[in-house]
Order: sequence, then structure tokens, then C-alpha cells
Amino acid sequence: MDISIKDFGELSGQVIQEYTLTNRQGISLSAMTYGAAITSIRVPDKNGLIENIVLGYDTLDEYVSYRPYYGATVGRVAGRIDKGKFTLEGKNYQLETNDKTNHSHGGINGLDTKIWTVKTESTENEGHLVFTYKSPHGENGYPGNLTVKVTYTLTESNEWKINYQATTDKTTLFNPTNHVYFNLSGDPTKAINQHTLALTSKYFAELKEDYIPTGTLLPVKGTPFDFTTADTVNKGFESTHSQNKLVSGYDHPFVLEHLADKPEATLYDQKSGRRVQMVTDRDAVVIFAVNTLDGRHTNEGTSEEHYAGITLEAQNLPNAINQKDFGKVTLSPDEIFQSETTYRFDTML
Ligand code: G6D
Repeated sequence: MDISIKDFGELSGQVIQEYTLTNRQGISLSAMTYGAAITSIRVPDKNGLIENIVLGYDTLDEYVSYRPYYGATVGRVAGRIDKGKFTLEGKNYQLETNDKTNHSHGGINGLDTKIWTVKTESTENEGHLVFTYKSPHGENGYPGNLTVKVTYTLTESNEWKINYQATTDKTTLFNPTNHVYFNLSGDPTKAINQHTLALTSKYFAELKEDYIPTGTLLPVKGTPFDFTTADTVNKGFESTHSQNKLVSGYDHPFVLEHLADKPEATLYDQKSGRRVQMVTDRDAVVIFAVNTLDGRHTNEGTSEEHYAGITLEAQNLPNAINQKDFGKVTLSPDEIFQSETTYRFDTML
């Protein structure tokens, strides 16, 4: 496994570095110390042409100023928290409301805006980028000194593994995700409308006008949210279903059925033949299809458009701290948070 490093700009007087792992098939994964963010993943199409399949920017300044969370490690809590409020061990907390009246993606200075330290490790068949960040007690309003370790592994079996580990000295909240946007065509100016998606999900979380889940899990059956059989994501872009119209496509958490015989999510682009399969130990996946990009962003010199990419954000359900039955997002001092999500790349004719 080849490992290379290059400078990727400077922030607050610190050099931001980009690390690239390249396996023997020529597949590569790059990530930078700003936000422990994936900056590119290069995989072959059905003809062997290796291209970048994730949205990103050419410069650090664009990541910092535009901040659509391209490839970013999002936390302490991914997604929204209703009015930024929660109660923990009898204490009421008020986080900053950085998304209209709600708290989103860990706040204005979430983990995606932090400079992480990194070390590299490699074995015969795996390369690892081990990112660490220590979030002090009270950072963005969250209790507890939280130490987070995110390990990106690229394997010779063309898998990208994300392993999260975290500990805290006071009970806090932790529900991270990676916000990578896939565009399997290899060209961010080509919309992903015709990408097909398959999910094991039988339910998705209904959203209110402010995108906070209502608490109701709606059955996907008979709706444009049904991906139990692979289908084009375009159906949600053209749908008149109130939930699709609310967000102009998809911006929804889907509850995952962990089945023994299939991955939780499969994304496929018939034209390039590229496929990514996701397996995860998390309860849900948020599918967000970049419904609002206005072409002002650039990616390797080209501008990205509407529906330029789609996320597969493995996580527990948003606003879970305020919604019973939405799963666990607390972390106490006597626990070690541990989670793993794997994305496997291949091609199909
Ligand atoms: C918008 O509502 C969406 C989020 O789901 C997404 O994560 C963010 O843009 C990048 O706020």
C-alpha cells in the first residue's frame, strides 16, 4: 500500500496535509487533516478508467468557506437536534442553533471544522489513516472532554473502512458520520439522477417543515422511498410525495434492516458500471441528494450542479436524544464508543 502526503493549504497558522493511500489495483483514497475529510476516492469504471467518484474542492479555502461537508467527519452529533435542546442526567443543555431554530451537525464549529492529528500505518493488505481529535468539555456546548479516533482503512479488496472510537470523562452525546457525496460517473457536472439505489430499509423517518423528524417512521412500501428493490434516485426528484417535495428530493434518515445476505445500501451507475456497497453497524443511513447546489462550487476545475452527488451517511437517527425509540446517542465515561462502516467498490457490466 503506497502512502503519500502533500500540503493542502494553511489554516490558523497550521499547514493542512492531505494523505493518499493507493492500493495495488491503483485505487486510491485521499483525506485531509481539516475535518478528517475525504478529498477524493479514485476507482476504475467498467473499462478500467480510474476517476474520482466523490465531490470535493480544489482548494482548502473552498472547503472552509462553502462548507457543504464534502467528505467530512461530522459530529459530535450528526443531523439536527430540535431547538438545540436536550436533557442529560437531569441537566438541561442549550446548544447553538446554527440551522434556523435547530442545532445541526455538531454546530458552527463542529468536528468537520477542526484540525485533526494523523498517523499512518500499513500492512501487506491494508493502509490506515488514523485521525485523532480531542474535543474539550463545553466545546460547541457539549459536556465532557471527548477524545475521538477515526481510522480510514483502504484494503487490497477495494474497501474503504471507517472505524470510530471515542471516550469521554463526562456523559455526553456522540453520533458521528462521514458526509461523503458519491457521484459514480466520475464527472461532478453529471447529475446522479440515473444512479440506482438499493436499501434494506422498510421505514424512513418523516420530517417536519424544519427537517426535524416527527418521530413517526413511515413504511417505504408504495412510496418513492422504497428502495428494497434497486431503483433510480430520480424517482424522488420527480415525485409529488409531500416528503420528497419538502426537501426537493431526498434528505431523509432510513432505518436499516441488518440482513445477513445483502449490504445495507448499494449505489450503482449503469453508464460507468461503478458500484459501491455499504455495510454498517449503525441503525440508519441518511440519504441526501444535494438538492440545492447552484453550480458555484468547483471540483477539479469543473462546476457541480443540482443533484451532483448523493450521501450514504451511516449514523443513528437524528434528534435521537429527544425522541424515544430513536436509539442511543449518549456516551458515558465507563464506555468506549466503537462503530464501523465499510464501503466496498467494484464494477458491474
Ligand atoms: C442541508 O438538510 C441538509 C443536510 O441534511 C445536509 O447534511 C447539509 O445540507 C449538508 O442542511
